[in-house]
Order: sequence, then structure tokens, then C-alpha cells
Amino acid sequence: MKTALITGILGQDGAYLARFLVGKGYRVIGTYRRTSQIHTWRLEALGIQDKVTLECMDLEDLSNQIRILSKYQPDEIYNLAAQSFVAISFEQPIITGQITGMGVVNLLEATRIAAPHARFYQASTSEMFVRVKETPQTETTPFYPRSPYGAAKVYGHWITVNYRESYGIFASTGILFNHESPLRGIEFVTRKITDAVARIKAGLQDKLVLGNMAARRDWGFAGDYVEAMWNMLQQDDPGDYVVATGESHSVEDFASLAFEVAGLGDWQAFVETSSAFRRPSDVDFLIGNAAKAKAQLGWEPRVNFEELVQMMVYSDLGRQGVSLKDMLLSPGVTQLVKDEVAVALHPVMDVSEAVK
Ligand code: NAP
Ligand code: F7E
Repeated sequence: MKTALITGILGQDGAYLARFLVGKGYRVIGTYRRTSQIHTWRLEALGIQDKVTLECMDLEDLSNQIRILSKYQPDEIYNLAAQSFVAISFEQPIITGQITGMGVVNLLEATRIAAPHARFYQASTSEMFVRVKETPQTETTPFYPRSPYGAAKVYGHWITVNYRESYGIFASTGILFNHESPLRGIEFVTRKITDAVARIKAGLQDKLVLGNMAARRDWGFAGDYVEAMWNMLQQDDPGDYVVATGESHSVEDFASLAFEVAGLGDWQAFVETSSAFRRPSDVDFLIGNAAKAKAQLGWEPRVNFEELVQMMVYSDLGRQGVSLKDMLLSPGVTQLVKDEVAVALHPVMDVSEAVK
């Protein structure tokens, strides 16, 4: 049985990756940082909280990491932990650099010292491109980050490449474009929108206030993207891979479709904008070219933009107690969407009749 260690297991990608690896028969060790409360809601939603071993490990503490890697001797290490919210990185640039940047070299050092044969995955990001030099972006597009988060990730990316080239560590990076899900953190724009849409539908809120609605992103489904991470570590050689859908939509497109899916009509009746949600510098337009991942990993996204919006809106409607039966039975809703809604909702609502 192979052992995988996932940092950031309590985050969105950590939970989906853990579900995927448990399904493949791995022993999964998931690490989390110490906070006053361990939030395991994502693992519970995915039904795997008792199928993984949780260990407290902070990306800032090298000695902690050496002890954990020595204890478990993982075959694969997935470094998903980070201060991952771009907006807050402008307010907390130093801690972002320490966790999202220096945290990577800590874990690489721990790997070199305590588990040098482990295969290592680093969560790189499209936020490294930003002031884009080429459209769509590929593995060879030059980086030009425009946030403390993006700058920290560029360091994390290059130090991973450096450990591969200097010490022969099997270290790969996935340059992932935005990926979302019903388990996305509520601070990110997609989930902020779908949560607000559900609350408006349930009569708990009447407005949604957003920032830059013209920003365009290449949005995919997290459940698809974690499979690409695993695939990268199964190759004969390590490498760097862009993972994206190749489609770009604006925040306005996302909001407009979300209100439509919930049957609320015109989004403009509910949405306001405020400079409070604008960033000192933003990313206007990103779109990825995942041709290398397709050719070498055989990876392709299964969930399209409309399905992604649907699964997020329906999950949030269910969380607010709105009946979903008629919506889920409508012919435009695919089985994939129904299945993910059922997963996201099973702790709070049984939608089994509607998803058969
Ligand atoms: P997420 O939901 O924010 O999860 C990140 C996890 O890292 C959280 O569980 C967080 O703990 C943990 N963490 C933060 N600081 C830590 C520290 N000092 N030590 C140990 N753990 C710490 O992010 P995600 O969306 O799953 O993304 C996973 C990774 O992919 C991140 O590295 C992110 O930067 C990167 N990425 C994400 C996207 C995307 O669109 N989702 C795209 C490209 C790259 P708490 O739960 O306690 O906060
Ligand atoms: O913003 C605009 C905002 O915070 C998307 C992280 O997973 O993906 C994520 O970073 C866009 C930006 O994600 C609001 O200005 C408008 O242009 O959802 P977001 P992000 O910054 O793209 C990358 C790939 C990562 O690596 C990151 O870890 O939406 N926007 N109004 C807003 N954004 C937020 N959060 N809130 C608003 O009200």
C-alpha cells in the first residue's frame, strides 16, 4: 500500500485529493496547522474523515516536518498548504511570503533530509502569470505576478524546480488555473456569489456586493484538477504542467448564470459594486492552455462552466434549506452535477430521490 502525505488536507483541494487517493487504496496522512478548532467539514462532506490520519504540522516549522516525514516515510508528498487568498496577501504580505513561499523550501528540506525518495508535488498557480506575456498561458509563458501571493508562489515554484535539478528529487509542479467546487472557501468570488444567491433565494439577504466584475478567469472543477496532481507523480520523469479548461469567463458571467440557475431572474436587480472589494492591483484576464497535460497525462476536465455554476448554486441552495427536487430533476442537469450536489449536501440534506 502506498502512503501519501497531503499538506493543507482541510482545504478545498486537500479534501478532494484525499477522497481520490483513498479511492485508489492509498494510506493518506493529512496535515493541518494548529488553530483553536480543527474544521473537518470538508472531509465529513466527502465521507472520508475516518479514512485519513490527521497530523498537526505547520509549514513554518521545519523540525515538525522532519519528524512527521521520518515517521510516515511517504511515497508521495502533495504540498497544498498555503495562505491562498490573494486579497488578504496585500494586507499580510509577510506571513504570505513565509507560508506560501518559505514554507515550500522548508518542506523540500524536510523531504531531502527525511524522505528523499518521496515524489513531491508543489501547488503552483496561474497567479504567477498575471500581467500576461502570451495568451493562452503555457508552461513556457514568462511569470509576472502582481500580488504578494503570486510573488510568493513564484519563489515556491522555482525552488521546487531547483530541488529537482540540484538534488534529484522527483519534484513536479502543477500550474493550476482557478478551480472551484461546492466546498470552496466562502471568501473566493465564486462561492461568495453562490452563497449569496442561495441566501437571497431563501429570503435571508437582499444584496450582493462585489468588486471588479470585469475580471476574467479560467474556472474549472477542483475534483477534476486533483486527478491531474496525482497523474503528475505517476510519470517516469518529473515536470511542470498547466492545468486549465481553456475557457475564460468574467465575474459578471458567473454571477449572471448563478442568479439564472436559482430562478432569480436578472442579476442586476441584486448586485452592487464597491471599491472595498477591489485590490491594489488585479488580474484582468487569464486563460490556460493545458495541451501538455492532455498529451502527457491524458488529463481533460469533465465539468464545464455551466455544470460548475449549477453544482455550486444547488449545493448552497440546499444548505439554506431550499427544496431542490424540481431543480435537480430538470433535463438540463447532468448526473455529474447531481452526484456532486448529493456529496456536498449529505450531512445536511438527503437528495437521493432526485439524483438517481
Ligand atoms: P485552501 O482551501 O485555502 O487550503 C489551503 C490550506 O492550507 C488550508 O487548509 C490552510 O489551513 C492551510 N494552511 C495555511 N497556512 C498553513 C500553515 N502555515 N501550515 C500548514 N497549513 C497551512 O486552498 P485550495 O484552494 O485548496 O488550494 C490548495 C493549494 O493550491 C494552495 O497552495 C493554493 O495556493 C493553490 N492553488 C489553488 C488554486 C485554486 O483555484 N483553488 C489555483 C492554483 C493554486 P486552514 O484551513 O487552517 O486555513
Ligand atoms: O478572485 C474578483 C477579484 O478571490 C477572482 C485562489 O484560489 O485562484 C484564486 O485566486 C476575481 C479577482 O480568486 C470580488 O478581484 C470581484 O479578479 O475568487 P478570487 P483569485 O484571486 O483568482 C488562483 C488561481 C489562486 O492560486 C488563489 O489561491 O474576482 N472579485 N469581486 C472578487 N473576488 C473576491 N474574492 N471577492 C469579491 O467580492
